[in-house]
Amino acid sequence: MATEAKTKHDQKFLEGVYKEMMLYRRFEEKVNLAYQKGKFAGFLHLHIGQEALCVGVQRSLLPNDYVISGYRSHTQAIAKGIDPKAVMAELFGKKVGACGGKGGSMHMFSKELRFLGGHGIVGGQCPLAAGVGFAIRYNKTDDVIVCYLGDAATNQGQFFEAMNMAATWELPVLYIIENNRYGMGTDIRRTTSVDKLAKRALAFDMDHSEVDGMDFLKVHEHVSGIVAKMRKKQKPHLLEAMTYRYRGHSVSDPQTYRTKEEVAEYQKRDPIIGLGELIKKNKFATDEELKAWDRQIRDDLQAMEDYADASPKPPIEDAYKHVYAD
Ligand SMILES: Cc1ncc(C[n+]2csc(CCOP(=O)(O)OP(=O)(O)O)c2C)c(N)n1
Ligand SMILES: [Mg+2]
Repeated sequence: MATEAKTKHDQKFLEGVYKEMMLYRRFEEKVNLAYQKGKFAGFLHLHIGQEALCVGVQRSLLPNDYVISGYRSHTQAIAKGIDPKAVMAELFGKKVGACGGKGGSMHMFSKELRFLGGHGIVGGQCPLAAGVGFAIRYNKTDDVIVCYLGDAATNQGQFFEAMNMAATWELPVLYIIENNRYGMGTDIRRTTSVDKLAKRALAFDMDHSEVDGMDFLKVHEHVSGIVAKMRKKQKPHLLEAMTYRYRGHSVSDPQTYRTKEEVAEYQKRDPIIGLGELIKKNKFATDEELKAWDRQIRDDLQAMEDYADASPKPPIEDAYKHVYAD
């Protein structure tokens, strides 16, 4: 993150953002370790490195707005208001989990909090977001829906169909491409004819832009502007956020498609370290205080893991419940 010397933001705001991003980083590290210890199985896609985007976007929204995403979405679910304890317990397959322990890593969901998943089909969330956009328009509210998708998801047919509908019907959908440069292990430049993915909006005469997804302040300012416009006049927007994932695609990825040097280069622009520097430069906190916040977060996460560990699995009678919506 590019650090400015002076900031217009106050101490409380930046402290909150820093702690939130640090919570997401430590959360993902914690569940990664738990997975390696065999505490739960299945897929696990970590969001480490992409925290600034999640926090910057969420802080540009109102509680009534909707968020829908792919499978790399533990932290986006927490940002939308799902208790991190419930997300942890869901990963552990426990009844107190966000989806009763039946969804696991890829399927966090909360109807009440308007976090609509957690989807494993690459790009599958795009037409669902258009559907929610249609409902918003039909019900004449000024809510918006944010639909996160990966760079590789922009090569999926559903993405184009959804973009066409959203543009034609002027639906308030903000499609955000988290361009972390790779699909599972394929560099996006090998599979894509355009240099900028946001340009794909041109085919639909749709508003589009790009933002540095490694910088919380830039994301927050840019997305707040887009959302304010969408509330005034309903229409979709395609935003390409340049970001990077530090870990493999999922936990079983040998990462032969990139070098350690490349990862290290991105880590030099780490959004959390960058914000910490800004906080220190503005004398909002000292190095010791930042470390103390981190220690508190680690303690809180340990308590969450203990809670998830100690909680029961769903009983066998629950097996046929929620197969179809109630
Ligand atoms: C329709 C479909 N095709 C293929 C897959 C297998 N798959 C899972 S993740 C993935 C890569 C997606 O990469 P990207 O959209 O860039 O998201 P990222 O993992 O980088 O967040 C693929 C091909 C799938 N889940 N669904
Ligand atoms: Mg990607």
